[in-house]
Amino acid sequence: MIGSLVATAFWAMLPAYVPNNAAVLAGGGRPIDGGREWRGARVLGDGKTWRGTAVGTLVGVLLALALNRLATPAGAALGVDLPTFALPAAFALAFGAMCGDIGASFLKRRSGRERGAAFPGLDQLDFVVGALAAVFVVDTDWALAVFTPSVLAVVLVMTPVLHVVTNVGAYALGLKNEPW
Ligand code: CTP
Ligand code: K
Ligand code: MG
Repeated sequence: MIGSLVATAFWAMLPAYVPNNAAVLAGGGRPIDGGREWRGARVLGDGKTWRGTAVGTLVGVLLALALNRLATPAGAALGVDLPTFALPAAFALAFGAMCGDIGASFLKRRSGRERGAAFPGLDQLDFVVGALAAVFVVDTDWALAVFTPSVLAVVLVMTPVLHVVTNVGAYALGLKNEPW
């Protein structure tokens, strides 16, 4: 029971988990805010770039399309009915995750935090809130069917754990400047 909830939650959120990590690898180039400031601080900061956002979104969508081909065999192996992703849902999960992260940077700059500063809680859940909000708007029926209250509960508990583990790992590998 809990195993199938975790499998479903992880599978359904993968197109939202991967974009942020892809952006870390792809980031650089022009910042989205173009260097502009608002009320004495950068609007978003140099950590939110056009390239990172575009590549992150693309990687999330491509991953969802790859998962669609694996859903049947992987589901059979696990004994779980794993969901597939229509293109709008895939895009909403990936781009919504990137937008949640961008929104968090906006809030960090407003609260005087420099680029790279930690904001515990927000850092671990910003992209989840963005991805879920977007997919519930874009593909409501699919989202209601996949993200039942118990799957949502697993997502909210599991995501911060995965976030901490992947970011500490990326920091240890020298891919990320901070371990959060
Ligand atoms: N990145 C990017 N574009 C995004 C998100 C991330 O280019 N939309 C890249 C940037 O190189 C960024 C790195 O991924 O520095 C790590 O992402 P994150 O930790 O979200 O950014 P920070 O640099 O920590 O900046 P902030 O304080 O605004 O979160
Ligand atoms: K972040
Ligand atoms: Mg950071």
